[in-house]
Amino acid sequence: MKTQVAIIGAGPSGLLLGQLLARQGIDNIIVERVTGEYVLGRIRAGVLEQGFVDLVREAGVSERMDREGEIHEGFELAFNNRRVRIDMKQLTGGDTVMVYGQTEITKDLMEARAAAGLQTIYQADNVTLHDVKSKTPSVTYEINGVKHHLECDYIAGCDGFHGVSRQTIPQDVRTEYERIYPFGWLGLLSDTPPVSKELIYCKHERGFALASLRSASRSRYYIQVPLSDKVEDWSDDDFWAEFKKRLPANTAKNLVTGPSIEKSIAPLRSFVCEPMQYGNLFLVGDAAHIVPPTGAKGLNLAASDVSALYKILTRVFKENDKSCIAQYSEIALRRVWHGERFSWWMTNMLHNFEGLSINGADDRTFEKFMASELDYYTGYEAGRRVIAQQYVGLPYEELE
Ligand code: RFL
Ligand code: PHB
Repeated sequence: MKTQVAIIGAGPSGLLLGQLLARQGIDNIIVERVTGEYVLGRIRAGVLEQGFVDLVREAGVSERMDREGEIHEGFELAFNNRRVRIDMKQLTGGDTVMVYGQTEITKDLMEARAAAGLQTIYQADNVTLHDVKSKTPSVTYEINGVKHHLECDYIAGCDGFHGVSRQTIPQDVRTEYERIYPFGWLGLLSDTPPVSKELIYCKHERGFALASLRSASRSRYYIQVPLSDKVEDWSDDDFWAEFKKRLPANTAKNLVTGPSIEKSIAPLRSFVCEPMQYGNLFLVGDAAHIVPPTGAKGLNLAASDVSALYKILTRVFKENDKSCIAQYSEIALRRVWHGERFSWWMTNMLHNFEGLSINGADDRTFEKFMASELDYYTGYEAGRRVIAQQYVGLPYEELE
């Protein structure tokens, strides 16, 4: 088999890239390790930046998102029983975000891909990348024990943090930057009306909590938990009781509880692999970088990578200009580091680090620094503007 671009992974990065390339007449095949149902079972992001929304529109897959997605003009930060609203729209001169689940985007992209007759190979075992530095890279994989060979011009590694693409880049060529946080997020999804129309990020002495949502009838809530906790340790009732304690009192009284549809624990990590390109292999999204979810940046950084690579590959195939390939890593990484810094900063400011030493400061001193940081950034309009500008997302860079 032969294609122009082999895409590894049918998560949002791979599917969005595939759709955009196909709209430009660039042939691509996606190779995915698990089933489509399994991909759709992962409950993850919910907040989309304008740049992401625009890219989904450009891919021609925005019909349901534009109908069902909710535009959010602000969100809240709660601490010491105070609530401060970050009025994104006013502070940025008109920018907003959209609340529409990653699962829904993924589903829309999968359906559009099937309708366009584009090929996705699911349940591919032992996916291996070959000769990525040569002009004739290829991918091999097994289906039911039978080996297949896919020849291509370029490979997009969209296979997430645990994928094979990053590992294909020799260790002496890549530099990895990592910080692992000493806690995780326990998330619960339920068909209950959200406790607030807008997201509330809560700093509390018992630990961080986030009230998010998917729609007017579906809530997504999170609490900070010790890394040693297992999801089996938390009954729904335990979750609701703890979550309620961490909400501001006037919000907690409106909380509607119900059975969970999904419950899982995610570890928190900052991670970047440099460079993001090696020969004719490009890393995209979680394959190259991870952020803690506190800034809602993971999927959005994946989208800016997709945008940069899409523009580059379009120029390569349509204008036969290969010189722009070398720009990918630099363009993508500049925006990635902004998102990494913002997510790290929000995580530090809003979580409870009691009993944990961090950045060389003992936990009490660190807590004081962060409390002051939060007080300053919420107490002054200049501070709120800094938060708003990065939450809605920095602009995408154009190619030279
Ligand atoms: P994905 O989604 O991990 O998809 C990678 C795909 O590659 C497949 N794969 C392989 N395929 C072939 N061969 C192999 N060897 C393979 N190994 C893996 C996998 O099966 C999978 O289908 O990466 P992608 O596409 O780059 O997308 C990234 C996003 O999923 C991620 O950044 C976000 O979910 C992060 N995130 C959030 N991002 C936001 O922008 N806003 C949010 O509000 C937000 N909330 C979150 C989040 C992530 C969370 N968790 C659980 C980590 C909330 C949570 C709780
Ligand atoms: C979510 O709704 O899943 C969500 C929202 C905002 C975040 C993280 C997760 O910062």
